[in-house]
Amino acid sequence: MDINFEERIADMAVRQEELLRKRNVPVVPHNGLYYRYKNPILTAGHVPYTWKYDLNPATNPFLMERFGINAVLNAGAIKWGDKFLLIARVEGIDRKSFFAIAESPNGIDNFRFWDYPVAIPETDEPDTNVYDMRLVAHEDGWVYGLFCTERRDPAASAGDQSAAIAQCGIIRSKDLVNWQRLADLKTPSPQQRNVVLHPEFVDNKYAFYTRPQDGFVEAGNGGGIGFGLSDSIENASIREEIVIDKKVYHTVYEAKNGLGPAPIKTGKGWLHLAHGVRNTAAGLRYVLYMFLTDLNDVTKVTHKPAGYFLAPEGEERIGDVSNVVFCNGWIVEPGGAVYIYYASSDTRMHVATSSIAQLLDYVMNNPADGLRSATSVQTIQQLITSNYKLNETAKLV
Ligand code: M1P
Repeated sequence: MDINFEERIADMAVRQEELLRKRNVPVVPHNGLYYRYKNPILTAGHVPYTWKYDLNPATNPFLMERFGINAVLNAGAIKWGDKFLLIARVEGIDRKSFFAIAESPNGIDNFRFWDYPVAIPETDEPDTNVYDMRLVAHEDGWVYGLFCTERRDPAASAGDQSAAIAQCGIIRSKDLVNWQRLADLKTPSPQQRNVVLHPEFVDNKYAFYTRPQDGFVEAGNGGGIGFGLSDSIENASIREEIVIDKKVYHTVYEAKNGLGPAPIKTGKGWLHLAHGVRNTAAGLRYVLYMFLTDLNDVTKVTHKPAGYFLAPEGEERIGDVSNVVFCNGWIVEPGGAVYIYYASSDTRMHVATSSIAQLLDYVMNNPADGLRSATSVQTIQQLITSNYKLNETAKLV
């Protein structure tokens, strides 16, 4: 037995506690729209050491890590009582992801995983990999978790061990401890990721945002943020999928896009946060963007500022899949504060804070994409001219 066995356990406990208790602080100056925070809020280091180590000297004399964790990313979010809860995608070194809930008293630091990861029930067709859960408190009284379930493509040849089919799995709960698995969502599309349940009924039906896609990675002729209705949630099935926010040439969402968390209802419309993807010589670049839809017609985009809302910055740019930010969880407080939970480079989780007032000002008043260089110059010219006028008026006073 290693003579330092007990000391090493004590040391692990102390280091982990230090990490978990680390105070987070906003980064200044900010852009008037949101605050970023200095520290990531969840990392592989936040996963309890009891999940990784067998602490029994008889069965693990070297105190060797028995189960490695690679990353913590793409978390769904919900306010539960007075706690901020994230249902994170935890990825083991075996490349399999699973879900685990972490809670914080303030939403910006002190996130702590519950004792056990979430063991979700399966359907008759076992999932190979599950990830990216969106949590939604639906008006029917259940909390739903919609996630991607991935299985090997049964049509793939023996030599092709990477072809996969992605579909939307659905679980629901009333206490976030006991989960019921429902049938996977059926849609006309061969592949689905980034499916989100709208929190209210639409025409007395369950409403889903989808992301129709031809291939596992490429959107192909599919793509765009889709929308469809289903009579049932127990056997959810969308017959008609319409695209409400499509891919557009020479934008930050020209290769593909997908909705993030469920939209937030505001007095001016439904606020949406989504990710947009474009290709570069260095590979795909994922950024976040926003838009607003009509309160009475949730398929109608009423406002959409140009470009990205948040893009990877500094250390966020580097990780397992670099140059990526991805968001599938946010929490709005009764006073209007908004906590945006995003992952960077498929490796770690961060928080940004804003407010409904700021986000609405942004989506409604920031200029839309003119889709050409010349229109960008016109927008800047207008800003400069009105700033000069303001300066002259100020001089006169
Ligand atoms: O690697 C970036 C993201 O890629 C996928 O997103 P999308 O389906 O939009 O391409 C997902 O695998 C996501 O988990 C991942 O963060």
